[in-house]
Amino acid sequence: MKSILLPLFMLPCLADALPQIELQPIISSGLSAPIGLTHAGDGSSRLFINEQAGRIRIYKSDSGTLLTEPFLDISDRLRSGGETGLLGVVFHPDYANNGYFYVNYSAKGTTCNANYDDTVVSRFSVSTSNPDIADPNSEVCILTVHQPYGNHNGGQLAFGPDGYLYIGMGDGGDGGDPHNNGQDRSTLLGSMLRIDVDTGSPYSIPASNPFVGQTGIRPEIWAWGLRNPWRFSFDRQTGDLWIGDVGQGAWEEIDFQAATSAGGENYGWACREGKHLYSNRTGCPAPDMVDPVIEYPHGNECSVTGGYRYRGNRYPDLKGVYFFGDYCSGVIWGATLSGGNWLVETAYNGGFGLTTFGEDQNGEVYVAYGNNISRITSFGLIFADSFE
Ligand SMILES: [Ca+2]
Ligand SMILES: [Ca+2]
Repeated sequence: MKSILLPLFMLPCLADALPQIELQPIISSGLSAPIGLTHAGDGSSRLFINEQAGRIRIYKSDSGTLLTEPFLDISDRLRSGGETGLLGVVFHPDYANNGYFYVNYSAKGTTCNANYDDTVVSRFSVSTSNPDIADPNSEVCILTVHQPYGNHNGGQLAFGPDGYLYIGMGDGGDGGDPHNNGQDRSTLLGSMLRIDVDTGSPYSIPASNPFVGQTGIRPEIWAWGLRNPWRFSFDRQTGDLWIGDVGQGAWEEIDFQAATSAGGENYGWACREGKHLYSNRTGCPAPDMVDPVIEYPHGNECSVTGGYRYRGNRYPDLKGVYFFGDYCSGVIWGATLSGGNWLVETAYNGGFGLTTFGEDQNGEVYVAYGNNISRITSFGLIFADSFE
């Protein structure tokens, strides 16, 4: 590994160094291109894994069983491949009572007034007869965003501690943001969106969104200047927002937004890539751009995968560590706060194709490499699944 802004490596004393981790294999067969993992927040032990081609699969942690029949299969209405597919799944905070969950997919052009390649965010419902089966005919269209190119679709969905739905949108694609979508707030591309799916039809704009009432700016925008936020998460303890934003050709970055933020941050793309000047185009440099808290250069690495701050109970020595990784090198890093800076250390030298991290209901963190799902554990402390 090349050295990349890993200050702890340079310190003579590693007393506070990141604890060693080990990956415990959880699912080693039966999945096809898993690119997301979440839970329903309903007290069950189930993990919900979205496969790129359009299926949501259920893994029952208590019995160690991957169900053969998908929870949902919408491969009929989406396109898949490259950076397209079923990109995100999230369950409503009150899923146990209302049975709602939300998906983000690349349209084939047959649903939700979408054209081919467009981003569709829609709601589905669990079936009334079987908690492990959703109703494929229950789709309610929430938001359709035109996509000029097949890449940079973002795709993550998450409910914030405020109960609003956050949607990570990439800059639309191609390379170098040719339409300047990252710095153009009249488009939803290149932004983090925040909408209220509990009021309005199909949604409403939270009154506290930062650009409400401003001419020429879409009120859904919570933060902007993003290139391709491939996985973001809320710290379940603090409510802070962590965004992995994929770089162009030189720098990968992690953006941080404190829970106390009122929104409106400009994360810089395509004026800046990481902390570095990318473009002198009109409007650059924009005032008050927010630099990432972590960046690393390309080399063996090429594409960041944002992760989670560990808040589980199984591994007390991992508490508070922010885990993230790189798709190309497969390396997992852990970031810890020290003296006001996020210090990054290599936690695991993995294989190729680190597509996503995920979190279960208890705050345990998982990672997908290729078709395999593993749990992040403290070194030498692997528990059986029946631990739950
Ligand atoms: Ca796109
Ligand atoms: Ca940036």
